Amino acid sequence: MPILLVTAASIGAAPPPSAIHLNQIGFLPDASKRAIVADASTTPLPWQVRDVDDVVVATGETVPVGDDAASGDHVHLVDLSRLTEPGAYRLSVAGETSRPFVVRADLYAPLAAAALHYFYQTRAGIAIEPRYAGEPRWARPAGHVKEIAPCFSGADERGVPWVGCDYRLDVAGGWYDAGDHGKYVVNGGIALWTLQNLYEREARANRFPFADGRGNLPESGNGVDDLLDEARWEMRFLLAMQIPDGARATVPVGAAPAAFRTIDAGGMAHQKVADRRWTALPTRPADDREDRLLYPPTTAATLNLAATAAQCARIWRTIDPGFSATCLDSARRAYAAAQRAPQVYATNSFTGSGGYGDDDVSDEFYWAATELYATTHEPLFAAALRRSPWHVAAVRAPDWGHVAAAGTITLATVAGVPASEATPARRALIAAADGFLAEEARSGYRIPYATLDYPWGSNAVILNRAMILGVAQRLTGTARYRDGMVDAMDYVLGRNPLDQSYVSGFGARPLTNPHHRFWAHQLDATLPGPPPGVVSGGPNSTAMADPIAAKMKGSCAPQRCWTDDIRAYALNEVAINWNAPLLWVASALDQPGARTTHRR
Ligand code: 9MR
Ligand code: 9MR
Repeated sequence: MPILLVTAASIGAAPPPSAIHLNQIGFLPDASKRAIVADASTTPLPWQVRDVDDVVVATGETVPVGDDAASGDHVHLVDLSRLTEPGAYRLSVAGETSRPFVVRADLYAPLAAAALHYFYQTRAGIAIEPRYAGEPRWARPAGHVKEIAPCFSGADERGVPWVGCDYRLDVAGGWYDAGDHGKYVVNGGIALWTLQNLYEREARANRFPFADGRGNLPESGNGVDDLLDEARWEMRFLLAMQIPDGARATVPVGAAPAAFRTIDAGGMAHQKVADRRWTALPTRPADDREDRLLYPPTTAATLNLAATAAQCARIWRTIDPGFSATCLDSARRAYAAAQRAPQVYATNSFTGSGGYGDDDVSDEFYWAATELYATTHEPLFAAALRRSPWHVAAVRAPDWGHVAAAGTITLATVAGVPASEATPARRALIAAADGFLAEEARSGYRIPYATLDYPWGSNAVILNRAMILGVAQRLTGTARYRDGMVDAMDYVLGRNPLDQSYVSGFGARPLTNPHHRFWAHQLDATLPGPPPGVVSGGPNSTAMADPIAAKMKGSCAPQRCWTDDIRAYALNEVAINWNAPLLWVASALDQPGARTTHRR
C-alpha cells in the first residue's frame, strides 16, 4: 500500500486553500517543477524556497502570465526546476508560504499502485476482503454474484417496445463502471485497453512494476503479473457479454429514427448489464435489489470486445495460451458480427444506467481492425484499417466515444507492426503531442489543454492527453513530452485554481466525497470515504446536469465548476475510464526520464 499518503484522516480537516498552487504530492528530481500563483499584480514577484532547516536554497522572480479565462485568475508562473536535490521545501511568494512539498524520485510509485488498486475495489461478483482492501472499512460483501441476466423487454423511456431475447447470459464479474453499478462494454473496453496497453508498454521496456504479488490482489501468488490479473477480471466479463452463435436480436438498424429488424446477432456484444431503475445513494453493491438486465447489443460494444480481445490474444499468447486462444476466437467472431451489423446504435432510452451512445462507429471499426492486425498480421485486417478514414488521421486523445487513438498507439508501439504502418502512426502521435504542448503555452495554469469548455470527466481528457505525451516521450526520448505529462499530473494533483487534489488520499487537499454508492461517507457515517488513488471526473462547465452543478451554472470559471460533493454526479463521480489513464500516466512517470527502447 502507498507509503507517502497524506490523507485527510491523518491530518484532520483539509487545510484552507492557498494562493500558491502546486502538485500536492511534490516533484520529480529530473522533471520540470512549476508552481502557479494567483495574484493581481502585473509585475514580477520575488520568491524564495527554503529547506527543512529554513535555509534559502533558491530564489527568483515570478513570470506574470496574465488574466486566464479558464481559471478566472490573474496568474504568475514560478519555475522551480533548479531544485533537483531530493528533500522537503516551502515556497514563499507574495507574502504567502506554501505548504511543504517534496522532491523525490519514487514520487509516483504509490500513486500508480493505488490507482491500479481502484480496479480491485470496484470489482463486481467478488467480496472485497479486508486483507486486500487496504483498510477493513473498504471491505464489503460481494455484489451481483449470481448475475444471470435476461434481456430488457417491454417499453423503454420513450414508450418504444423491445421484444427481448430467448436466452440469458451469465455475466457475473467485471468492474462496476463508476458510482453506479452498471457494467458497460463500451466504457469497459477503453478502460481495459488502457490497462492492457500499459502492460504492453512496460513489458516492451522489460519493466514489470506490477509483477505478481505487488498488487495485493486475491490472485497475487498465481505467477501472473497483477496488472494482467486485474485486466483479465474485466476481459472475462466482456467475453461473457458476447451473444452465442445463432441467436437473433430485434434491434433498430441504421441512424435514428431507425426501424426495428430481426438480425443474426451471434458474436455481437450487449451494450451493458445494469439496473432497471436508478438506485438511491447510498446502496452497497450487495444490497442492490433492482432487476439486472442485458441491454440491446450494439455495433460499438461489439467492436470494443473485438479490439480488447484481440489485444488480449497477443498479450497472453505465451502466458496462458488457452486464454489467448479464447480471446482471439471471440475477437474474430465479434469483428465478423460487427461487419454483418455495422449500424446498430445505442438508443440512450433506458433509465437506471448511463447511455454511452455513439452513432459514429468508424473509429471503433478502425480500432478493432488495428488490434486484430497487430495480433494476426492478416492482410484482411491491414486492408480494413487502410480503408478507414482514421488511418493516418490527426490524433485526438482517446475517450469512450473516440477510440481511434488507441488503434494508432497500438500500430505505433506494438512489436512486429511493419514500418509501413508504424511510422505514420508514430508521426501522427508525435504531432498530436506537439499540439498539446502548444496548448500549454496558451493556458494560464500551463496544462496541455487550452479549452474554455470543460466537459464531463475533464480530468480524464487531460490525463489521456498526458498518455499521448507519454507515448511521444517513449518514441522520441525527448524530455519536453515527459515535462508535459508532469504538467498534466501537477494540475490533477493540485496545481489548479481550487488548490484541489482531485485524487483521494493524495495531497493535502484530496478528493473526499465522490459520487459513489458505497464510498458514501458524506451521507452515512458508517460507510467509508474513497480508498486512495481514485480520481474525480473534475470540473464540468458544459453539462451541469446534477443539482449541485445546476446551482453553479453561469457563475464559475470553467476550471472552478467543481465541488467535492457526493450529489454532484456531473462533477465528482469516479469511473474506470478515468482512473485508467491516471494509472497509465502515474506508472509512466514512475521511472527516470532517460531515453528508452523504441527505435525510430
Ligand atoms: O445517482 C443519480 C440518480 O440519483 C439520478 O436519479 C439519476 C438521474 O439521471 O442520475 C444518477 O446519477 C448517475 C450516476 O449515479 C451514474 N453516472 C451517471 C449519473 C446520471 O447521468
Ligand atoms: O463519461 C460519460 C460522459 O462522457 C457523459 O457525458 C455522461 C452523460 O451521459 O456520462 C458519463 O458516463 C457515466 C455513465 O453514463 C454511467 N456511469 C458513470 C459515468 C460517469 O459519470
